[in-house]
Amino acid sequence: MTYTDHIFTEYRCRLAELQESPNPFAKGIAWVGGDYVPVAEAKIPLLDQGFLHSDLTYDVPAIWNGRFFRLDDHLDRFEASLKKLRLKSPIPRQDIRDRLVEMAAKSGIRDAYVMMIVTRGLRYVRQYAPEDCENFCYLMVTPYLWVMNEEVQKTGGSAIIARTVRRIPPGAIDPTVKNLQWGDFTRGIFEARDRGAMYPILTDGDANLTEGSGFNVVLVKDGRLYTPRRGVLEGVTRKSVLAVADKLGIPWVIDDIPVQMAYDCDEIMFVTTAGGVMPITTLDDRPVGDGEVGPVSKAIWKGYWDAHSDPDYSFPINYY
Ligand code: PDG
Repeated sequence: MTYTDHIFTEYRCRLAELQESPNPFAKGIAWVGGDYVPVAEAKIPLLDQGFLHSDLTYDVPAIWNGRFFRLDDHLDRFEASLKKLRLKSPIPRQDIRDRLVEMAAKSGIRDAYVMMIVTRGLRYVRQYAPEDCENFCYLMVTPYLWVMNEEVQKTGGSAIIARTVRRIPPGAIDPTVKNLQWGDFTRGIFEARDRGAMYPILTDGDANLTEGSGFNVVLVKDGRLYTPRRGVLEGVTRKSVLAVADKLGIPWVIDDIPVQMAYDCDEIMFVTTAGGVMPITTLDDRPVGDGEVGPVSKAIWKGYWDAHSDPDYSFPINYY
């Protein structure tokens, strides 16, 4: 029995049931060009600037045990991102919301990774006038995705502080706009692999931490949480984690966090919608704290997953 069992045992039963399902959408459903299709058959047009110039924004909420988790927080961030990029969804917010719920119900997927994407739309690469494009919207609901698999969560993952690449500066690409310009992260992932680790943390180039390839970073030191202020996506999971910390009476700080603190801290968590709270027990080949998943990480992990059934944060989907 480990600290993760009370959540994972039931999840595995639901997953086994889903994998037996004859529903053509059980492996994922997409909404593209006005039609619903199995996600493996969904296609984007080659001339979409989302593909040619990565000119898009997206967001990812999750469904857990048949309940949408913090969907409105994700829609709020999505709308803010659209505005910053001068994009406009061809369907209004309420339609996106209703459609995602409908897609979940149609698919029967009870634990889902959900994606909404708005791209600049069609324009040949040499005639690029972003203001003239009619923007596109793509939606999908797929089985839940783990950035850190369940087995690794029990004992904690390994990470590096990337040396060969830094996080792209906020003055170049605004990281608060959820984007798919993953060049810096991809380089970081390769460096992590080369150094025998699972995940990279990128710095801001001035010896402060930013974030990693698809997650925010939270350190625990002397009973307090620390997470970087600048150069990061303002994660919904991080927000949930800080709310759990409030409940548990654990103080937290959002500020510039020097890289050195990652080496001196007691516990490290990576946090994302695609995997929740992921403990890191090895950093740059050295143990974090005593090298075990720590008590604060375990308490936050439990509080985070328990929040998924809290009506203040989630609502049920009516499956057919
Ligand atoms: N920072 C970055 C760069 C992210 O991409 C994500 C989410 C987060 C932080 C955490 O944000 P939130 O707590 O709101 O989910 N990234 C996941 C994983 C992407 C992947 O492919 O690994 C996502 O976009 O789904």
